[in-house]
Amino acid sequence: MAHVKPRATDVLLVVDVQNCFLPGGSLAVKDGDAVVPVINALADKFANVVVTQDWHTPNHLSFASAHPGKKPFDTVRMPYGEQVLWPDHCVQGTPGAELSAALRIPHAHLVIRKGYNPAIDSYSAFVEADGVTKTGLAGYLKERGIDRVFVVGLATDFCVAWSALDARKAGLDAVVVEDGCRGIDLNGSLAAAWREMAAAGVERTVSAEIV
Ligand code: VGL
Ligand code: ZN
Repeated sequence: MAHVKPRATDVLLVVDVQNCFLPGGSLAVKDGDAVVPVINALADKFANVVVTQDWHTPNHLSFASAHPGKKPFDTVRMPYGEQVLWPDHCVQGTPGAELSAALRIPHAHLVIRKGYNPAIDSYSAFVEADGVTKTGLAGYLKERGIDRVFVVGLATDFCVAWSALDARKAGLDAVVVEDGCRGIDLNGSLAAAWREMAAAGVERTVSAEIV
């Protein structure tokens, strides 16, 4: 994507830049803190910014600790499909669930919390992992006349990718800003996510292209 100037009908979606995903956190994404200055600079260029917060109940079923005999990064079969089991992270109201104190986006309009249903994960900012339960974000964007979503945050291969893919399913254009994201990369998940996003028509750019 060549130089692009954000329009009034674009939104910057800042995904899960929370303490648990940053260095020292319980599910730290390698180099995760590198996204913060990129996102702060980018956010100044967008009139519309929406932030997401992974927001799990204690003993959430996506936690390995909720499945005796399982350890983090094992998988289990849930009614909605295969689920990776994670270390406990982003528990509602805890310091780990707070947004990074280094984020500077005072003009963000909306914080979408997700993953609060105790038995259903939600990587996507739009639809929970059951594929049907909606967060309301698509309706909000539609009511506000927004038709293109620029996605940044953590992690590229989970919440960023699922959000970008669901943006496409909701009929929105989607662009992932590569240097504003970092991935977890479990068994090739990062390359797979980029492949799936390309196949779904998600564009890929870097922050230097956004003016
Ligand atoms: C995420 C794993 C579990 C993410 C959230 O933000 O990408 N990954 N919960
Ligand atoms: Zn989570």
